[in-house]
Amino acid sequence: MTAKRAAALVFVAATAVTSNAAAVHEFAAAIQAKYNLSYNVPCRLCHIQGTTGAGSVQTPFGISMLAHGLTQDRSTLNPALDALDAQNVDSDGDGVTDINEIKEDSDPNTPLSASLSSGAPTYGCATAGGVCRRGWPVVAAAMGLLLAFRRRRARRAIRGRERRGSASASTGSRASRP
Ligand SMILES: [Ca+2]
Repeated sequence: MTAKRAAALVFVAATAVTSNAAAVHEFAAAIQAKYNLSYNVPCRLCHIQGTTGAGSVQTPFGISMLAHGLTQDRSTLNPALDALDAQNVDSDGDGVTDINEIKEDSDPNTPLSASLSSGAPTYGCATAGGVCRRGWPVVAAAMGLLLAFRRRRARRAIRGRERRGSASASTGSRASRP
């Protein structure tokens, strides 16, 4: 892999993560607008630990949304929400439907009393607050890979110079033998 190709890979990964995060913010804002909510819908409503990215829609509510037709296509959001509402889906089994919990600023992912807008998630191991993490761990990992690749290339270049140096030295010593 050339340095140019590695840099292109990092750029593509970062672009994908950024566009995914933008899409997620659009979904969260759409939910807020649909129910005229006074709070910002956090990414952790659907994304495990509030970290967006492929395969991160794993909360009970997120899984219910996927089961009712939600995809990355924005046009599937309202039909999925309407389906949950019509079927009185209660993802955490606490007796209050998901949609009513969202309307009441209650987390539909836990039967415990937790605010969706400000409460810490009671699942997963980290809090995301009301901010999407935008998959920065992925970008950081990609940057780390690029740096590791550059270091490896630099080490190879040094080893190559050393080999060439020792080869010419041994050729020189052979040539000097009688
Ligand atoms: Ca519930």
